[in-house]
Amino acid sequence: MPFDPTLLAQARHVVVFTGAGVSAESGIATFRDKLTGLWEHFDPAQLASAEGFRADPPLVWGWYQMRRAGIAQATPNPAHLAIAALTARVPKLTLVTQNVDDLHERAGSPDVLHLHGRLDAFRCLDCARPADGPVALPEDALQGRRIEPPRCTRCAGPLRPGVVWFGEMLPEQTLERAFDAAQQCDVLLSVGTSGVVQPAASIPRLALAAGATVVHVNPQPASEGHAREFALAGKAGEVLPQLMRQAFT
Ligand code: BV8
Ligand code: ZN
Repeated sequence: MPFDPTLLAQARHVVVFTGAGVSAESGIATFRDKLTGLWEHFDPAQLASAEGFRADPPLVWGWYQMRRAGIAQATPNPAHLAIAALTARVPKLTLVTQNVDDLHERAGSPDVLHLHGRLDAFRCLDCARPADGPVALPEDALQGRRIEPPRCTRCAGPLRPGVVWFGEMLPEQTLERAFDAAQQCDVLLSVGTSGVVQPAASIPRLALAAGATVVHVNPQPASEGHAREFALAGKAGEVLPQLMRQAFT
């Protein structure tokens, strides 16, 4: 049975849970996409870890600077814009993202819960002191090369991106708010995620167990076939605007 869009229009509280797929149509590579260049022989889980960074700071810092340059050049796509528009159409919307880019914010979404931190925040690897000011982005960062990370002005440790690496705890408050929202919402839209990385990936299941309707938006949607679980197969930048039209016009 297909998902009934009026369920979205009648929802009191909607959670939108996004992964790398929501930024794919903005040209941002997802974690499923093969790494290229200097990083082609690496698994993201190795690079996105404290061990990976300590093993070769310029390699990992260069990877994040390249991603940062890509994000700076990208613009929000119709999926980000549809999610921002949905905020004004329902009484309460909680946006939870696994992404470290700022495309939801740039699309106009307020109060984005970043479970895995943000790429545009930097702190010292050793003493955790936040960077004193803006961190330079070298002109040629997008080409992809090793770049020496800047040093902490207090202890001379290397700066690191403010993202949650594999093996690191998620920000407690943010995770708590996301779990609460999942357990209180009527509808949860799971957009562009492969549902692999824990504990974030447990959020749709939490919502289902608490009685919500869950809709997966993904070209290859994975659904456990629960009675209140639906799949809208396709690209988020096409499916979400269509869902908005069906639900609100
Ligand atoms: C922790 C920030 C505990 C960094 C990221 C064994 C079993 C179970 C768990 C584990 C295990 N071993 C280790 C763990 C824990 C580990 C984990 O889950 N590992 C996985 C690999 C098994 N988790 C952790 O380490 C977490 N911390 O558990 O700490 C702890 C306990 C005690 C004490 C200390 C610690 C931390 C995890 C956070 C890692 N950081 N990101 C960075 O960005 O560089 S995760 C990163 O990968 C992303 O943030 C994201 O979450 C994940 C990728 O997932 P997706 O977003 O889903 O993206 P993906 O590419 O996978 O999929 C894209 C999807 O989009 C696809 O489905 C595709 O079909 C779809 N798509 C494509 N195009 C479109 C589209 N959809 C719509 N429209 C389109 N156009
Ligand atoms: Zn320091």
